[in-house]
Amino acid sequence: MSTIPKISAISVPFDLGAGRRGASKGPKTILQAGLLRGLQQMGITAEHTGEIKLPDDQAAPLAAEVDHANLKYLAEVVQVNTRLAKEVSKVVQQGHFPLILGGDHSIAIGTIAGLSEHYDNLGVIWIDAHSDLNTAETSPSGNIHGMSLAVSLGMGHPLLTEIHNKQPKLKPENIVLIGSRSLDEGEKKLIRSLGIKCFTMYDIDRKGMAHVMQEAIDYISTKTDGVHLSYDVDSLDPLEAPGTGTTVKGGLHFREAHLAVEMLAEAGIVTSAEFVEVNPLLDDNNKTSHLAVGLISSLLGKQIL
Ligand code: 6HN
Ligand code: MN
Ligand code: MN
Ligand code: MN
Repeated sequence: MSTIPKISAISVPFDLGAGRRGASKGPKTILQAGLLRGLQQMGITAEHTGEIKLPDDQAAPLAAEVDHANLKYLAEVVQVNTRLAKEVSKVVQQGHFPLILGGDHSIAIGTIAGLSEHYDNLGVIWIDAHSDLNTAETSPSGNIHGMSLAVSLGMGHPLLTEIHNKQPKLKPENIVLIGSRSLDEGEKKLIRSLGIKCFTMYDIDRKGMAHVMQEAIDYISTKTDGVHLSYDVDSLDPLEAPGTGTTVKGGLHFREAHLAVEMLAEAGIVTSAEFVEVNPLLDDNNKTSHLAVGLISSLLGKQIL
């Protein structure tokens, strides 16, 4: 990134959008792995604005295990994302760079909602083993973290799509998926029918990450007025990132993952980012939290030499 504004890191210790618990502990372990210190050593000004979470008396889910028509913990997801959207919007208003630490990927709903208030043509680079393009109708699990990108496109329950007003938040032509390798049938149909740009693991193996990233950057940078990076750590191979809830083998290697964010830093196009699905309960010695710190540092300009 050419000129890095002040970074405002927002923790979202929330995991009810996922099928297993533990991603709520992600923000704390990412911070404990030395995120802010590392950024400061790079000469970046960074602050932690605090945590976005459910009120303490609701930490035990209100609607425990209640399934609202295949939308698990709908009320809680709506509540957290409504708060997150406001906070993200405030950070943008202040001219800072929003860096959201998840939490499961359902929090992209709030992040993108808050951002969309400030961008007419928000671009989103979605690095993930999954596309998170399910709706209640197509989801095999009812877990809302598998629906967040669809919600941002205006598809899904109105309580989700109407968070922070403006609807839809994103246009399909402003999205790039990278690292996809586990897509449900409904998601594949949607990607095809909406013409969403999708670089699967096949494309990455075939063309190489450098080529794929250059195509992605060229594709998105001309038509957007801001680019949000939504980085799900399950995009990496489970050998690199064991601490995450929905691992899929055949993922990004360590250097491929870093090269992607290094090229984004060089292109200077990213205006906000979130790192999600770090689950310390499933991790091996906080390997995945340290990985996230390394990826964030590279995205914000850390160079090898
Ligand atoms: N994530 N496609 C599966 C589902 O349940 O909808 C998995 C979703 C994973 C979501 O990793 O953010
Ligand atoms: Mn995801
Ligand atoms: Mn995923
Ligand atoms: Mn490979």
